[in-house]
Amino acid sequence: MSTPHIIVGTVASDSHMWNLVYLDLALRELGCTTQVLPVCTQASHYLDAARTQAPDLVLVSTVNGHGVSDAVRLADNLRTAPELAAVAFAVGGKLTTSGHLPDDDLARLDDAGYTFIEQADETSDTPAELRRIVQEIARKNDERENSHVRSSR
Ligand code: B12
Repeated sequence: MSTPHIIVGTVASDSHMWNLVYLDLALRELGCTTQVLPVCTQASHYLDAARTQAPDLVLVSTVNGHGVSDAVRLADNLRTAPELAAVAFAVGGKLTTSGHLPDDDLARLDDAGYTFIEQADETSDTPAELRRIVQEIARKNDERENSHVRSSR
């Protein structure tokens, strides 16, 4: 199975750092390669990284409670970039201040282009959620590679 390369960052308003450290370690334990962007991540940080690294996944983590609006704005800025047009996006963390993610916020994130949306709460199993995301990305990569092999025969 191929090992995904993942760009990990947060949103412009968020200065929390340990969530990014945690995700970096957990994803590397799952066999991924990672690039962690600075806190208060700007869209330009993601674009600069994507231009040089061809990621399989952009993972946005935010815990300050303003994640929904910030992540939607971020995706709006990134989705038009050719380097990221075919790349999957994930968002997770403490996305709201209420502790849960209302359906309309879930729909906004889905519409913005996030394939994986994980609201953290006391019942969350972050390692299991990350494993599921990584397996899904690796499966898609393998499918794409196999179809290239078939079509080049
Ligand atoms: C340390 C801390 C700070 C430090 C940050 C220092 C630093 N450089 O990192 C300081 C003091 C600067 C800070 C500031 C603020 N903070 Co603060 N902070 C915390 C605190 C105590 C711990 C965060 C932490 O490090 N956790 C350890 C990491 C490993 O865990 P985590 O962040 O929860 O991430 C886990 C999950 O969320 C999940 N996860 C995260 N992302 C993703 C993504 C995916 C895809 C998946 C699957 C999972 C996942 O994985 C991790 C492991 O399970 C939390 C309270 C708490 N106990 O969580 C508040 C907390 C996050 N802060 C909060 C707030 C409100 C603020 C401030 C707005 C306060 C203020 N009024 O100024 C500012 C915001 C600053 C900003 N611009 O972002 C709130 C957020 C409210 C919310 N979301 O409902 C919290 C929850 C406190 C609270 N209960 O109110 N904070």
